[in-house]
Amino acid sequence: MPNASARPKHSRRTRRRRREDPARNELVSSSLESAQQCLFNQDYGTAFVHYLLVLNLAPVFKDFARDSFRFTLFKWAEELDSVGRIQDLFNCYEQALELFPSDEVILNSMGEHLFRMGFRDEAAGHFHKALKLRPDYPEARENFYRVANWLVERWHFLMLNDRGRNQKYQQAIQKAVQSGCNTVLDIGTGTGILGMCAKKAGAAEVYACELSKTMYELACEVVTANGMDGSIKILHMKSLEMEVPKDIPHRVSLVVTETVDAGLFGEGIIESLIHAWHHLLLPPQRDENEFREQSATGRVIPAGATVFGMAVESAEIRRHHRLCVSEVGCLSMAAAGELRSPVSCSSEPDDSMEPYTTERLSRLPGGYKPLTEPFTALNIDFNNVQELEGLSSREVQQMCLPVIQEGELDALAVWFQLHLDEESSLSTGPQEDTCWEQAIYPVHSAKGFVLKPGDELIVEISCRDAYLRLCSVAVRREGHEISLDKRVDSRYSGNPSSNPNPEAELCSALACLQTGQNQTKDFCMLECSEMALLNNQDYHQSFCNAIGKLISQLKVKSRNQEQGSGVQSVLADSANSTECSDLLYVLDVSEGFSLLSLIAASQGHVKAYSSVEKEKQQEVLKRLARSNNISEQHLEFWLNHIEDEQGMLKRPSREKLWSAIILDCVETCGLIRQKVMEKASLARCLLEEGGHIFPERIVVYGMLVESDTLLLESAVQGQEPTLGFNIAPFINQFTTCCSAVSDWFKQVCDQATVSLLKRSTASFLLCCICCDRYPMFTKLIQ
Ligand code: 44T
Repeated sequence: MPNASARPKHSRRTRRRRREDPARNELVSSSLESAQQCLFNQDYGTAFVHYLLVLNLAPVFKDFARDSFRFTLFKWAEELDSVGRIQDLFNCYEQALELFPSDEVILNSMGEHLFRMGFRDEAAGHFHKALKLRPDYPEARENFYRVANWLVERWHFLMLNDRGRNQKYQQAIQKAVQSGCNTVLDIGTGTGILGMCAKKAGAAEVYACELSKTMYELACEVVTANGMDGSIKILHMKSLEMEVPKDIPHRVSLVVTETVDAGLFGEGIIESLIHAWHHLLLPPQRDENEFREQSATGRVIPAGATVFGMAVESAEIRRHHRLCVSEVGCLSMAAAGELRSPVSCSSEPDDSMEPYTTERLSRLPGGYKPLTEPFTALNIDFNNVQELEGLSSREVQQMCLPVIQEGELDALAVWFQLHLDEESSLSTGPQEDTCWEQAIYPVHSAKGFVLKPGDELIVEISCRDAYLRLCSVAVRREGHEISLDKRVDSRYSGNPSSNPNPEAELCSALACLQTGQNQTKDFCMLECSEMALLNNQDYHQSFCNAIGKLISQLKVKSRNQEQGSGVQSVLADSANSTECSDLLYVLDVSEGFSLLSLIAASQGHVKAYSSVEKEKQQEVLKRLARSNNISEQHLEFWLNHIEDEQGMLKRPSREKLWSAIILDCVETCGLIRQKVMEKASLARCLLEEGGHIFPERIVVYGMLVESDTLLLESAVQGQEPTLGFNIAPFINQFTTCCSAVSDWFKQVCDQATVSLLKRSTASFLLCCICCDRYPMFTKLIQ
């Protein structure tokens, strides 16, 4: 509490004098008027400056002007953002927060900007502050959970919950320390667990580094809580930036690390170890028989790894990475050209591409079929710096793999065995019950190629940009070699089975000729979720039926009206008649790639507006329009016409209202896009009589489920300390899913339901989160 008597005695008088200062009052009121006028004229920058002046001179107006000030700030920030004036943008927010330091809406909005700019930690801080100020503020809550998810990735929980892995690492570290490795560096310490193992095993000096700020802070907390803060030095840096003696006083005898991802090299272990051997580690033991009593040697845990691969069929993988259907809704897709997911290592490396994705094969919906036996793709010794350095210049290795079962070649799955030392290893294989997923290298080029027993699959293995790359290049069948990579034409044997749909290929080649595009070199990239949606025939067919029905209803209606008013319809019945008066207008505001506008346009007498933004994707739509006999004039790209989001739902022309608006408000993962939902009421006003919004309504189902897997991903489980260390309470602050859902429950449901959940000792989770306060949900679980 501020001490009232400590205030300067004249403060009252000063305040009164201030208020009575006529010049100041004049300035305040004229500035306020200017602010309002500028706001009305959408001159947000000037309005913002006027508001700043008014509120600094006359804080009494804060309550009165708060909403307009916020609105001005957000609009001005949007403008600054769009022209890249980022520093100015943050300055404005800082000025705003000086005036309104505990305004949760401003804090949350600044957090959103910070997040978009990549300042995740700072963004998290803002969301957290906003949430503290108003715990029931849904936007800040949602933002915070999203960021928390970013800050501490869920695999940290999985790894800490994997007892087998923890114990093996602990034993290997203990053995190494006891055999003389006295100085230890833990690279990528995460929660600090491996460093603490080394200390507990008796290492004299332990250092640890961690590049993520959140994880570094967490490690410091954990190490302190375990009474080791004086004995483990934790550095917030990437190991590659570490130097002796600046960061650690001398080279160490042991590096421990688990900076490996499902594809082994994705966290940069090769680069880190090369650097460590050159700068941070004592020289290695050269020869097993060499006696080195005097000079200590260095080593690494894990000592090395063996990488395995296997070709698989999986419809689930397929539908996320390539087009599997020849018709979508009522459209033929023959002329679509090549559509692929951004997961590919057969093409030239590109920033927007990832060579692999990850899946737990054993849990794939629909399962998977192994098409080859597992094969050894690579062996690597982490204690041999020459081998590490030679990896990227290793020649491309070609392997010939006998096919053991008939099936579509969808992907190469990869896993590895991590040799901690000579005796102990960890496997990330699909058969193991571990926390690990497998790396999936989808096969794009072999569209629907069916492998048969007796075939041999030729795979090329290489190491580029420190990533392991696996590529299925050809199939050997009955003495012929069938190329799977369309660009390697010289190898193409002409075997018809390599081209399952020659007609479609021809169509698409023709369509490409028309657009002057070389389709074999050029492809259009779709996100995995967009690809999966495109492959969903039911979804498109239902839309096709629904829009067809609506259009015939509207046509009947307009015919009746015309007859009623005695006007003769003189319109040509062809789909090519362009600006005819009975043309129906359909707007698709789906995010990302969507064919719905084209499906609408294919009904005839429809002018459809698509929201597809990317140029290549627009080209695909135009190509499909042409090949499906849809006049180009009947497909427009909405976002090419409007500059700001405000105009988003504006009608196509003054006289005309929309016949249908497609609001794509459910994400493919099942979440509801709240912002799109909010547009629904606005959209409704812009519909012609009898017009429709698609989808018409959404029914949300919920179910309580028990799932150990979800629990293992969301928090460190159990009361027992992890390897004897106190870690769970610290990392569990970042538990997202469970607490988010149960908090949400507390808001939505009545007390009875909440207490039921609390009492249940079994794991509980909700598999479907929907928009706030959905009444049906409450009913369902009661
Ligand atoms: N996830 C595997 C990958 N780091 C594990 O910041 C397995 C994925 C996975 N710090 C499901 C299951 C699993 N210098 O905190 C991270 C990272 C840090 C470094 C300093 C460096 N050179 C690096 C490199 C990485 O190390 C920590 C661990 S990386 C482990 C990755 C459970 N999905």
